[in-house]
Amino acid sequence: AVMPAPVEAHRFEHPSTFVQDAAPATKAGEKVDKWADFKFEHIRESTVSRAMTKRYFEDLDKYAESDVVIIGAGSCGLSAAYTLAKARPDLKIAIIEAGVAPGGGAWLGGQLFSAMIMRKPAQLFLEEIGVPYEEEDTYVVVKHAALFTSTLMSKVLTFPNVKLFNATTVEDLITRIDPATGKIRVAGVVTNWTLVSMHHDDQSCMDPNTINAPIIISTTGHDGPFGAFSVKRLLSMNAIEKLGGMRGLDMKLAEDAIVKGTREIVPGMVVGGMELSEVDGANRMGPTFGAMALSGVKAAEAVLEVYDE
Ligand code: AHZ
Repeated sequence: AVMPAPVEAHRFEHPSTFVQDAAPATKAGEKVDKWADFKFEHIRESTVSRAMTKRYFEDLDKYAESDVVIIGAGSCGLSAAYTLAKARPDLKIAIIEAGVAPGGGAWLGGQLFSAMIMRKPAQLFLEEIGVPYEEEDTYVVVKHAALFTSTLMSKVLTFPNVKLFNATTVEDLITRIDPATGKIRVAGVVTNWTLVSMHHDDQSCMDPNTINAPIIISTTGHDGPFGAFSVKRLLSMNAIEKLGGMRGLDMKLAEDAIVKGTREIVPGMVVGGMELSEVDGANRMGPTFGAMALSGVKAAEAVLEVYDE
């Protein structure tokens, strides 16, 4: 696939690149209005509509059978997507994000502060994606959490084998009974536009859409209005026995536990990030993000094991 060429900043300094006709001749010393003849190319409104809808519906068609679905585009889901998409450009990876804006809880470092803290050795992931950091003793600092999230997101979205369906909620899981074990395996996701999902109470029968995939990575975050979706659903259908419930904050315990615990919790579903704390009864870590990045890497590795076999 052809990667788009980066836009060179200096191109914007020369309006002649944009303006069709040369700027009018002027007397010496007179200021030239370089934008006087500026004009965009012609377009018809229907062309814009078709350019968007054609691609979206082609993507819905293409990703109806995905190789991997990632639920949630927070720091963990995006780290998983990056690792997978880079390792296996042949896999079709669909990311389903309920929010209009992907990124989850990683636009700020903590409270409303900008700096993002990652404990070592998570700086290796920052190096991998090219995010600069300030080095401290046992940890590193990215000057703004949004720099991490936007850089990671731009890399993920540039991979030709990734499609982000944002403003789209996973409302349910597709499951199958494994004939060998009699147990449930996850075989895909049931989706709806988030704005539709929010109105099941006052509009009837707005049936969803589906995506089949042999393996899912769920990273929907800790419990809340949207969070911990997949594991709560697995509990309600008796595919797991209980939820441990996220425990109080302990940075030291929490980060190791989340990374180490990242795994396939039922066949066909890997759980990572803070969603996992609800399964395992792990602590929260609060404003340190190394575990989210490395849990994403480990979740991707669990999927790679399946595909590299
Ligand atoms: O919108 C959610 C968010 O962007 C999305 N999501 C949740 N349920 C979904 C569903 N369908 C589609 N049913 C859904 N998308 O999942 C994303 C989760 O991102 P996050 O940043 O909340 O989770 P994370 O595990 O990647 O990172 C958590 C970081 C921490 S730690 C912590 C603490 O210790 O208090 N708090 C946060 C936010």
